[in-house]
Amino acid sequence: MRPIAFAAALAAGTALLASPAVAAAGGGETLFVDPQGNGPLPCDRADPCALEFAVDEASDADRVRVLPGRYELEGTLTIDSAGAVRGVRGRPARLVAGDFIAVHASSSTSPGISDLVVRSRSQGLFAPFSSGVFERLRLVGADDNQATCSVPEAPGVLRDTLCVNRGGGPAVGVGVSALGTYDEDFRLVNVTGVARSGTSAAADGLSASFSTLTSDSVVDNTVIARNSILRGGGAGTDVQGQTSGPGTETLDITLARSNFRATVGAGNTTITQPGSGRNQTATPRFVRPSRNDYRQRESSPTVDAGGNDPVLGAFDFEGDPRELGRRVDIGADELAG
Ligand SMILES: [Ca+2]
Ligand SMILES: [Ca+2]
Repeated sequence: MRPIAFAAALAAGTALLASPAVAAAGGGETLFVDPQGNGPLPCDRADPCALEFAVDEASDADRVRVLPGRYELEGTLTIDSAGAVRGVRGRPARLVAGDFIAVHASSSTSPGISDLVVRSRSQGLFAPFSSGVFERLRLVGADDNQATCSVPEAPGVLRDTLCVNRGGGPAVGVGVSALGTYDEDFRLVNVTGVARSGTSAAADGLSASFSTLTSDSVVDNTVIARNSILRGGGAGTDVQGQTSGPGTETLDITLARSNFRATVGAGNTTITQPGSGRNQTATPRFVRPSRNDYRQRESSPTVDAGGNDPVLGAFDFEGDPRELGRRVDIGADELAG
C-alpha cells in the first residue's frame, strides 16, 4: 500500500505545479501580485501582476495574493469584485497611499482582507456594506474628519487589527455607522483603535453613529467589542456612540475584556461602563507609539487580560499565535516571549 499512496501524492503534487494558477477555496483562482509585477492573466506566481490590475481583473470567487514588498498606490485601491485580498501572514505587504483612501472595499461581494500594512494621509480602510472579515491589518491614517478604519453598514468582523489616526482634528480610530433601516451587528475582536490629537479637537478611539431616515423606522443596532484597546485624545473620548433621526432607534455598544477609560453616549445609546466586568482602564503600554509601533510592552496591563470569543482570530497583527502565555491579550498584538 505504501508505494501506491506515495505515487498518488506525487502525481497530485505534479498536477498542482503544472496548473497555470492555483485554485482557491470556493473554486476561484489565486492571482499573485508583486511590487514589480507586470504580468498578464492568469497572474501566476512565476509572472505576477501589478496589484491594481489583479484586483480589477479578479472575480468574486478569486483571491489576490499580495506578495511582500512596498506598493506605492496610484490612487485608491478599489476592491469591488475580488473575493479576498490577502498578504502573507508574518510578512505583510506595505501599501502606501498618499492623500486618498488607501483601500476601498465596496459592493456586496464581501471581500476578506488580511495581512497588509497600510499608510495613508487620508483613510486606511473604507469598507461599506461588506460582511467580510478584515484581519491582521495595520492601518495608519491621518484624516482630520474620518475614521482610519471605517466600516459603515458593514455586518462584518474586524479583528487582530490596528487602526491609528494621526490627524490633528476630530479624528477617529474605528468608525461604525449606518443610515436608515440597517440593523445588523458589527463585531470588533482584538482591535487597537487609537486617535491621537495634539490639540483640543475631539479624537475618538471608536465612534458609532446611527441614524434613521423616516419616522416609521424602528431599528436596534449592536456593536460588540471584545479584547479591544480603544483610546481617544484631546476633547474626545475612547468610545462614542449616538443615534439620531426621526425614527425609533437604539444603539447598544457592548464591550468585554477591553481597555477604555471613558465613554460618551447620545440619543438612545447604551455603552458598557469603563472598568466594569473584566474591562480595564489602566493605560496600555506600547513599544513606540510615536513611530506607530503598537506592540505591547511586557509591563502593559493588556497582556493576558483578554478572553475567548466565537470569532477569535488564530494570529495577532504581526502573525504571532493569537493565544500565548496564560491567556489571550487585549489589543491587536499578542506578546511573544
Ligand atoms: Ca497572552
Ligand atoms: Ca505579537
